[in-house]
Amino acid sequence: MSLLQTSESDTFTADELAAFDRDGFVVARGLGSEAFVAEMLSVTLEELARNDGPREFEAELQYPGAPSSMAATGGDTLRRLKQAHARHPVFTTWLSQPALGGRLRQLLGPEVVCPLAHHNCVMTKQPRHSSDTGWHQDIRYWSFERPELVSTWLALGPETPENGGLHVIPGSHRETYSGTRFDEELFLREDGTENRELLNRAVPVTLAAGDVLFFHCRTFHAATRNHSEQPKFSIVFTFRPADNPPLPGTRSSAMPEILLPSGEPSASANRPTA
Ligand SMILES: O=C(O)CCC(=O)C(=O)O
Repeated sequence: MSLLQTSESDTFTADELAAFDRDGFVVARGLGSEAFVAEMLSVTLEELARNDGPREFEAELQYPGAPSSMAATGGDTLRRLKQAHARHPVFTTWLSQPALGGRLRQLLGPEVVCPLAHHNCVMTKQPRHSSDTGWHQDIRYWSFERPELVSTWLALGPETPENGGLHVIPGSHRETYSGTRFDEELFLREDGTENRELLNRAVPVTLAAGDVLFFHCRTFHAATRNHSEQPKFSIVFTFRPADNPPLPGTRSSAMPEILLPSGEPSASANRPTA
């Protein structure tokens, strides 16, 4: 079965583009078909069971709510399956979806590159021992010529405030922030009054399986721990325009990158069949 989807429209509407420009995020509903999401979930569960490859555990990050150590109860609670792209071809298929590439080209220009150094993961929030991620911009630890990247967050199941779904701050990608607004890990400070107005603007992002959140690398986002009894899984990649390369010698340039299919019919497909 080919999982590559074709859709009547592989692009955002003018209203959706305006929303992304204004808010720094937009949700495309149902981009992943039911069959495709089921395949990705099945691969994800196999990868979890395989218990191998690069992974990140809640106890390693020590965000609020995380187990205190790998030896503590729930210490083996997973947060991310890293290097998703290298784990299974289904992730290449996802990156090849016209519905994804078409939209990314609208946001980033004709040549879209996927750096494998960042995101490139299955993000999970497990019940009971997951943690709260504070307000942050993804670009804070990334090094590119310009802060111009867009990430895609594909939900493999429902995402709500109850199960640790994301919250975002509309318009936050357009503003500049003084250093006093951040703690030492570059999360927004939530004490004091300096960030109050900003934080009051936060909205939840509610997703169904197959929905994709597109968000700018400067858009503030946060999530709580998973208060439900079901694990939550999302597939997350980031993308840049071809003319916004990673800075040499940084973590951002330490992994290969993928040039997304152009979206143009190939030369052979155009050739007359005689
Ligand atoms: O699911 C979460 O806790 C948010 C994760 C996140 O925003 C990130 O890793 O950049």
